[in-house]
This record gives sequence, structure tokens and C-alpha cells, in this order.
Amino acid sequence: MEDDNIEFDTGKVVKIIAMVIVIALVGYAAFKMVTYPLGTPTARAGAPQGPIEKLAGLPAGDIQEITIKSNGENYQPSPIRMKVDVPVELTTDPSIRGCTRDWYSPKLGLQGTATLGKNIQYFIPKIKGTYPFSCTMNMGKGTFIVE
Ligand SMILES: [Cu+2]
Repeated sequence: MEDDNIEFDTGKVVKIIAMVIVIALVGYAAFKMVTYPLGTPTARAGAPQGPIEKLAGLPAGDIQEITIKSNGENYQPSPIRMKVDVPVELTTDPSIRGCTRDWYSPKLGLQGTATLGKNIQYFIPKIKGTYPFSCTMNMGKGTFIVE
């Protein structure tokens, strides 16, 4: 009689485990939506396509050298200006810290990472316009202006 209270109800245990799993999955999905409102970095890898022509290396002739820095919150300079149809040597400064190390601009078709060492990419901006970018969590912000 007394044992009834501590006996395992297998059906109940299975239900509780199933509930915990569902809650964990829903929580994870909600967390991902909050953390990566514009898609996970993996989903974006290779995804950004915009009005630029990516270059394999340092082009001959005129280039414009641009460095992205951070004031600890947003990207600097603000805005970052570049001339249309002139090759860009874009450096992501390794002094950028925290989550802002990873930035991307889906509209321009660019993303970058600030790591120790050189973080340089070459491209030609092809269409004038204003192209916002942000860290992967959409917190730190910056703006490219192609003019
Ligand atoms: Cu962030």
C-alpha cells in the first residue's frame, strides 16, 4: 500500500521526458531567431550576393584602401564611403572585439571576420547606393556608401 506513492508510472515519465524535449527544441528555435534574425552564419556562408565583383587578389592600378574599425559598439568610420567601379582593398581591423568581429552586408554581398592577422578582401563595387551591415546578431551597425 505505502509503496504506491513511490512506484514509477512509466507512461507519466515518458510524457515528462517528451515534454522536456519539446520545450528544449522550441527554446532553441526561439534562441536562434533572437540571436540570428537574419539567418545563421552557416546559412549565410556563400549566400550574400550583391552588386560587387569579388577579386582574387590585389588588382593592378588604382585601388581604394578601406579599413573597418569599431568604437566598441558600432563600426567606424561611419559611413564607410567608396567609389563605384574602383577596386577596394577592404581590411577588417583585428582590434574589433567580441561579437562584432563577424559582420555581413547581405545587400552589398559581403561579409568579413576580424581575426588576428590580416583580414583583407578585394572587390569592385558596381552599383551606387547605401548598404548597411551589422554583426551577426544585428547589434553593432555600420553603413557602406557607394558613390
Ligand atoms: Cu553582435
